[in-house]
This record gives sequence, structure tokens and C-alpha cells, in this order.
Amino acid sequence: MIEIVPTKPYLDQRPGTSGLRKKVQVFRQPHYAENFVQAIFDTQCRGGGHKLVLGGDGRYLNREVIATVIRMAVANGITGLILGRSGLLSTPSASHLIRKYGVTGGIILSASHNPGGPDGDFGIKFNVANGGPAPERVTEAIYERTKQIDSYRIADLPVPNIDRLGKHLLNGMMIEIVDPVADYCTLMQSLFEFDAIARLFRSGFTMRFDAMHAVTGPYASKILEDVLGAPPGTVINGTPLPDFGGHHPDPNLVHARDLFDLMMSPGAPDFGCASDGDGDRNLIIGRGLYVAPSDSLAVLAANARLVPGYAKGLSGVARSMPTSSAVDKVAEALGIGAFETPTGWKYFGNLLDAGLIDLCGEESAGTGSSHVREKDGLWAVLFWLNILAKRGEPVARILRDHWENYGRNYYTRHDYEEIETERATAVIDRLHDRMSELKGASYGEDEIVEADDFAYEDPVDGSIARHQGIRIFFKGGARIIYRLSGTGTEGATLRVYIESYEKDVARQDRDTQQMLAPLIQISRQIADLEALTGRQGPSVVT
Ligand code: G16
Repeated sequence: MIEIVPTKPYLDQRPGTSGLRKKVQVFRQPHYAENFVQAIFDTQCRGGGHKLVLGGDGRYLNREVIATVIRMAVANGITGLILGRSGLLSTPSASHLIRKYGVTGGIILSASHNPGGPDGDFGIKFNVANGGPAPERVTEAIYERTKQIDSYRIADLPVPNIDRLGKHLLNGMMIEIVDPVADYCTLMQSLFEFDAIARLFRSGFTMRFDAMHAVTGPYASKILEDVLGAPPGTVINGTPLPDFGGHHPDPNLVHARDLFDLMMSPGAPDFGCASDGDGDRNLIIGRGLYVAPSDSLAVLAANARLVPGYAKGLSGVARSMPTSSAVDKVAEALGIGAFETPTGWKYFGNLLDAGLIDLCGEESAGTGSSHVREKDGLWAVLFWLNILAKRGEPVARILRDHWENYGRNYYTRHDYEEIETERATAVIDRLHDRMSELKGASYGEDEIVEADDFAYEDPVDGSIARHQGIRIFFKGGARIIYRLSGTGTEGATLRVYIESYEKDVARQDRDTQQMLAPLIQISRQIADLEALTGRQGPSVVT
């Protein structure tokens, strides 16, 4: 009943910023997913008695690969599997289940905000016992194993009906099919003042949550509409679909354009928000005013004491390096630690485990806390709702107050997507070579005071991550950063992050792109972007 199937290694299975992400066509190659899953079992589930959490964001191939993982888990002697009903689990709720049940880890099937469907992307990622994404030493071990693999184990038995809750004993492995939303909802109730948020809705507060036909739909409908009493229709695009309804489930100003337009229109609701494919990212928009993710993190930090789960005060905060330094200013005012990590949620894990921080976030629409070890889209929305309920002021007032107190970090990211890998590498190499000559160079009225290649030494385990992006600092406090994305599946994506700081209240309400226009020009000039990328401008501006 246990088959040992011969296979050959694929040499492209090194996980990126967040797991192994490839085109569906790549995953469709014979034994491709099986090889990677076997490498997880071989390296992370040695010896007996391992239990795992399993679920995915419902994208194309989800059900198929769930069935494969179940059969392989049986064949590899896994003793327990906690599976989200219909194979669905948002990334943050998978993280919660791993922690709650104290299991070895979790296998999450997702390519996050990347498009789905037969021509879209798929992904497999392993989370470790603390509920967080596997750190680099683990992903490297899995990758090394994929290069040597010559067979995988799979059980030849029928998989139980995964659409019904229940427990099944499969050849010694207990598989428990759980409601994906229930435990997560209880966790949210323990952190936020649900009564105050429910009162806010009863008072006529209006909101729109765009679930983008991704995994957060069932979570948002249950929590916002059923439990908190928001009117039906508050959650839109709430049914998870394998191709996300043909949309790109990335909650940003480009792919959640309809929501943005609605929020800028005269009849806008009070609050607009969205989440991505696997439910870990968030987008926050007030009536008439967009909240940049870096600002959102800073506002949450500044108002954390209003929220029961954080009322005792924060121990520290962290942000990824390209995220604006808005949250650092809050940390300074609060007298708490502020950490700067490389891009990738996995780098927050040690800081959270060690209690050095309890709030963290990234410019790429991710915010989270010590409640799980992933970023959490709906959690961020509830955090904002709790603040709105306590302060009784609109989003725009809260954000403008924040700028008045701490100054405003104007911030934009320009992406050059799917360019040839050689061209993208040439940009970084060239900047690297020119770093020392850039120091002291004048541009317009400003001057470069420092340029480096960001390296991070983890304060907890001392591990070092090098080459995490080129940073250019200007005398006036502005910053330009260049780095290559680790989540794309075609060619390379060059990200250019541009930031300036404005303390003068009279200059805090300008258009971001206009305000940053001179710096944007400089960013293109310094890196010779047009010539090296072959593009006249970025493909996505957020
Ligand atoms: C992942 C990581 C994030 C990272 C983002 C973008 O998010 O977990 O830490 O900021 O990718 O990474 P990159 O700039 O390398 O494309 P997700 O939501 O895709 O899992």
C-alpha cells in the first residue's frame, strides 16, 4: 500500500522570499510537487511522532496537492494532520494552528498575492514549530535535499472527504478536518474589543472589505458580518475561487483599483480595506485618503495602548529595511526598541520569540504581531477598527494627526517587473561597484552621505544575511533603496524604494509622486535605469 516512486531531482527548487513559488505549469511537471514535499519530510520530519498543519489559499492545484500531501504524509509516518476544511487555511490562521496544537510545523500551499489559475502561480511553503516561515537554514536544507532526491513515498489509499469536518484514521495517521475560521475568530476576540467595534457598526459606520475572491472571504464574512454585525455586503468578492475570479489578488493601488476609486468617490464608506491571496497582506484606505503600509504600521504602534491585546504597551517594533522609517519615530517617542530586518517575514521570528518586539511590518502591505508568526491581513483591519472605535475619529484625521506629531515619511515603490535576470543583476552590480564614488556626490540640493549593501546580523542567533539591498542615504534624510524581489516567477523584478521626510505640517498634504519627483529622477539617474533595464519607466508604482 506504500509505494516508493523513483524520481529525478529538479535543480530549481530553492525557496525564495517566501517558499517555493513557480508557475502552475512548472508544478505540473511529473513528480515536481512530490519531490519538494518529500524533501520537507526528509529534512524536517525525521524520526517518529510528527504532526503537521496543512492548508492552502484555494488557488488552482490546491485540492490536488492537498490530496498528494495527505497520501505522502501517511507514507512518511506522520502521525497527525490538522487540515482546514476544503483544504483552505489562511497563512495567519495556519500559523495560529501550528502554535495552538504545538505541532512540528505546517505545509502551506500558496503563492500569496501572485495570480492563480492554470496560467498563474502556485507555491509550497514550510512553516516551523513557532508558526513562522522556515528560516534560511531550514529552507537551504530542504533545497539541498531536493538536489539529491531519487524517490518519494506515497500511500495508495483513498483520501477522505475534505469538505466535511471530522476525524479519520488513515493507516496510523489521524487526520482532523477543522473549521478554518473558528480558532482564528477566538484568537481575534482575545486581542480586540469586539463590543466596541460592534457598537461602531451599530452607530452607522460603513466599511467595504474586498476579499479579492481569495482565502480571507470566509474569515471576513464570519468575523465582520456575523460576529461584529457589519451589514451584509460589507465583504465583497468573498468566495474563494481557484483563479481569484481572473484578478490579481494583490491588495495594492493597482490591483485593488476599484476599491481605491470607491474610497475616493463622494459616496465612499468610512473605511475600505482588502486582503491578498492567502490572507496575510492588508490594504487600508480611509474616505478620501490612502494609508501607506509603512504609515499604517506606525499608526498601529502609536495607538496600540487603545487595544486590549496591546494595552500593556509594546516591548519593541521591527520593520523590514525598505519599509519607511515612520515607525522608528514612534518607537523613539515611546522609548522602545526598533529593529531593521531584511525583507521576508521569517526575519521577524526570532525577535518575536525572544520578546524583543511585539509589532512588526513591511512596506509590502504586511503587518503583524506576536499573536502569530506571520503577517495578518484581517488582524490589521480589526486593529484599525478597534482604534477607530476608541478614537471616534475618521481615518484621515487619525493619519493627519499622526503626521503632525511625528512628521510624514513620503514613500513610494517603483517596480520593474519581469525584466531579464541579467539586466536586473547588472543594476545591482553596477550600484555595488559605484558605492564608494557615490558617497559625497551632490544631486540637486542634496548630497549622498552614505551608501551600503545592507547586511543583517540577527541579534538572537547571530546569523548573518548579506546582500539584502543597496541603500543610498541623503543629507536631508531621504533614502533610495534598490533590491531584487524574491517572490516573482518570471524573469526578475527590480524594486526601487524612495522615501523622504517632511516635518513641516504645511507640506504634509501633497501628492506623493509629485513630492518625490526630484528624488525619483535621481533614483533613475544614479542607477542608469533606462539603459540597464531597457525600460522607460516602472511597470507598477505603489
Ligand atoms: C513575501 C514575504 C514578505 C515580503 C514579500 C515581498 O510576502 O513574506 O516578507 O515583503 O514577500 O517580497 P519581495 O520584495 O522579495 O517580492 P508574501 O505575502 O508574498 O508571502
